[in-house]
Amino acid sequence: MRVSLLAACLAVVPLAVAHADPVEIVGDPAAAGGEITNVTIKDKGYGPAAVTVKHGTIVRWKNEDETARNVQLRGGPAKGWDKAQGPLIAKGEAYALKFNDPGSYKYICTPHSIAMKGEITVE
Ligand SMILES: [Cu+2]
Repeated sequence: MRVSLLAACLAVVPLAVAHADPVEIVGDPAAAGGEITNVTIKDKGYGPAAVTVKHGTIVRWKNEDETARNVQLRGGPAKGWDKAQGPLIAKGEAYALKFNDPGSYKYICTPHSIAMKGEITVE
C-alpha cells in the first residue's frame, strides 16, 4: 500500500516540474547562465523596443533614466502570471526575466504606459 502511494506521487511530480511559469524573475543573470539580451531604458523608452529571442533567454533591462521605470508584461503567455508587474527600477539598477514559453510578450512601464511600450518575441 505504502509503496504504491509513493509510486503514484513520483509519477505526478515530473508533470508538475514540466509546467514551469512562462516567465521567471532572475535575480542574478550572470550567475544564472545562458543567453542574455540587454535592453536599455533611456529617454523614456526601451532600446530596442522590440527584440526577438530564443526561449530560455534572459532579458535584462537596465535603467539609465533619472526616473524610476518598470516592466509590466501585458497578456500573451504571461497572462495571469502573478508577477507580471515588475518593481520600479531606479537609475543604474536592472531587472531581468527569463522567457520560457514562446509567444509575443507585450509590456509597458506602469507609470508611463502611453509613452513606454515594448515587446519581446520568444521563439
Ligand atoms: Cu516609465
